[in-house]
Amino acid sequence: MTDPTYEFTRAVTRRPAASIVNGLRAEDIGTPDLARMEEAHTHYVATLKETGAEVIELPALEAFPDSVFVEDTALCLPKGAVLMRPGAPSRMGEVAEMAPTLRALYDELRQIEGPGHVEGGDILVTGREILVGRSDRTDAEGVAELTRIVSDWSYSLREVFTPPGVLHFKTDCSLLDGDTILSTKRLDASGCFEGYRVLHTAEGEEAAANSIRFNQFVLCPAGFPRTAEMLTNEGYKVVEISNSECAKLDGGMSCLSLRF
Ligand code: CIR
Repeated sequence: MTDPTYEFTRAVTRRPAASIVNGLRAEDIGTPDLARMEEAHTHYVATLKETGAEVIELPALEAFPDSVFVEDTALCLPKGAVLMRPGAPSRMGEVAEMAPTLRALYDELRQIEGPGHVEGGDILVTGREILVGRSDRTDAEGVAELTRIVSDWSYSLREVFTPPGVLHFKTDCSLLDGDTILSTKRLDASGCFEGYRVLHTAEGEEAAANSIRFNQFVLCPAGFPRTAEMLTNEGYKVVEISNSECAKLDGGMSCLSLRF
């Protein structure tokens, strides 16, 4: 039996563009360096490939500075994929750029038509349900439209809370297996993971919460040693990937790929 929440045969990524220096950010903590971002991206892609998965590497898109963060453009489920409708106006056009790739791979491809918005970073698919956090990028109409689409495929969707000041729901959590979640304490305190096994990021290492389980590996942003050690002690095979440049744009491990 495979577990579709973390056993994947494919991923889609997109090379960072030179325009990444103009990427969106909540706070200016420095300009991202393209060469360093490319180096980390290469390590990320190589790690996904090391698991035996096929990685579809799309070319950089200069017109869309945030387009390296492909996760926000779609939700990929075993029964179908849904193209998102980003809440950030500068990111809307990224969806049409992703559509042909998913159309070639999925028989069932649906789309959030609007007027609402949803970004993939606000969606966590667990073994039981789809959790969606409302945020500045994902609104009630978007969640309602996504609910209608995934219920056609018999998935249940539950709306949850995103802590204030946090970009996306998954900025603060990730899935380790169908039933186990890595979360910041502040997000878990909201009660949204009741009934799940929850592991907390170490105090002061909240940025480690945006990790990904991809087949045998957990890809974690580098620089959070206590969280990495905790995960290793729990039996996970941790691969630390530099996230210094993506972090300047509020990005982490999950945003860099679509996984299915
Ligand atoms: C943005 O603000 O949209 C980008 N700078 C970062 C997107 C990160 N995406 C994600 O966490 N899923």
